[in-house]
Amino acid sequence: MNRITRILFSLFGVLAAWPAQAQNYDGINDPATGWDHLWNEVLIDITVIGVIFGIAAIYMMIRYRAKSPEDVGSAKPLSSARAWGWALIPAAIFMADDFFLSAKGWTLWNAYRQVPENALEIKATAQMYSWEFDYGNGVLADELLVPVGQPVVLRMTSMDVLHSFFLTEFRVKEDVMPGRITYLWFHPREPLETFVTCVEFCGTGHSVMATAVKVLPVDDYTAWMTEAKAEADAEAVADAAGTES
Ligand SMILES: [Cu+2]
Repeated sequence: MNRITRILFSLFGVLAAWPAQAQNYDGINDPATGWDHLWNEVLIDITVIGVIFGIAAIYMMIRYRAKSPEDVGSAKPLSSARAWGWALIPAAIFMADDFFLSAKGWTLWNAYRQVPENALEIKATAQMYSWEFDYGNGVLADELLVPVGQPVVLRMTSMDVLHSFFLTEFRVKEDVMPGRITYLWFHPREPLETFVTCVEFCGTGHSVMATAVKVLPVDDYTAWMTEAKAEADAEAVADAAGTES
């Protein structure tokens, strides 16, 4: 093994050992930080590979350039074993790195597809150009409010065209389609205000679908929910009275 091959192997060895796994927080197997690791790893790997190939290309361009129009190449032809070796060994090294990254991606994907058992379930409906969140107890909201510390699963569908729910803060994204129910989950661990945006071009108002997402301390969430529920109940009573008369 020559020096360059040894350096390459140890470099990829270090990168491969860098964890890109779902992290366990309060017993929840959350892939969010793993996605960040994997993304950084991809960036580093393609930079390393790009620099190696760039340096090799520049070196050969200068070292083997024609010095006069009459120059004739003087390199000895490679034996076919060496030619195959030069083609396949570097390709195998870089492919091995690709497979490592894919395997880590699949591991994270598996965690992402497994909804934690205690998740708070909310239905999300997309339409041109807004989101509606149905808490299943009569409470409907046009912003997504959730309590700190509990995983949230969204069961999503669309009233009209294709949309896509992208919650960058929690590294989750999923298409939303009429006639189908798709899902995603995330684990809010501290109070924050962020937003969800639609990332499937759905019409002229696509860009106004950005909607607030608020992670509230549990007490604030309970207070909001109690009030929203009381309002929803009062409305239901008023509706029923209206229908009867
Ligand atoms: Cu949309």
